[in-house]
Amino acid sequence: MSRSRSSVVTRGGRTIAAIGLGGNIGEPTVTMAKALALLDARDDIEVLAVSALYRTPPWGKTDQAWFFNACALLGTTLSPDGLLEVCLDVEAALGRVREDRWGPRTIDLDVLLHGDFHSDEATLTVPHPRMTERAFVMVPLADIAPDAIIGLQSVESWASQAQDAGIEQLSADGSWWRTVLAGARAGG
Ligand code: A4P
Ligand code: MG
Repeated sequence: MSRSRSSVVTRGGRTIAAIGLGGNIGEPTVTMAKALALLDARDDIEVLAVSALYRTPPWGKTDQAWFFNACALLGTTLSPDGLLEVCLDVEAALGRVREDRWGPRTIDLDVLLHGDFHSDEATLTVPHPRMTERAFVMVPLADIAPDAIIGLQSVESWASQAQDAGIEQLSADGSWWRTVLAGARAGG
């Protein structure tokens, strides 16, 4: 097991972290938008940028509905463990029940990057394991952090190598979640 100690990728005293959002049960885009709103409402987290919204074929366990996926950059004063705990709390608040690994879910929030922090502990592996092979992570992440380095390559480079067959971009930009939230509020 190993952990690096410091996070130097910061803005205004906050560490820049990247999260992945996904879901394929219920109304995933509403749930993802609500997750972003819950994170942004906290004093210790600011949503800095959100990718476009994507519809993606299921990876890993393929006999399930297609997913909706996006990524976001956060400015945070939380530690990596603190951010994971908040993500798990937000998943629970939005009704996630943990069943099959890689199976259907209302919402999945993964901590992809947290400054230059590295950890290979099972409870928190950062950068997130397998992210570089997954088009449903790298394609949205390339919208908002194309120059971030993971391993020896940029996110943009990983994204161009990922098997992205079937991935559909559903929004022109990252403003979709505010539109979805406004629609959900208007609809009660
Ligand atoms: N954990 C360790 N590191 C992290 C991290 N960096 N971020 C631990 C978040 N969690 C991390 O996660 C199990 C435990 O992993 C957590 O309690 C935490 O301590 P989980 O979310 O309950 O389990 P999971 O998501 O079912 O498993 P896993 O391995 O995290 O699955 P993935 O990798 O999240 O994949 N296909 C498409 N198209 N789109 C998707 O979004 N998602 C999955 C899930 C499969 N196929 C998909 C998609
Ligand atoms: Mg997960």
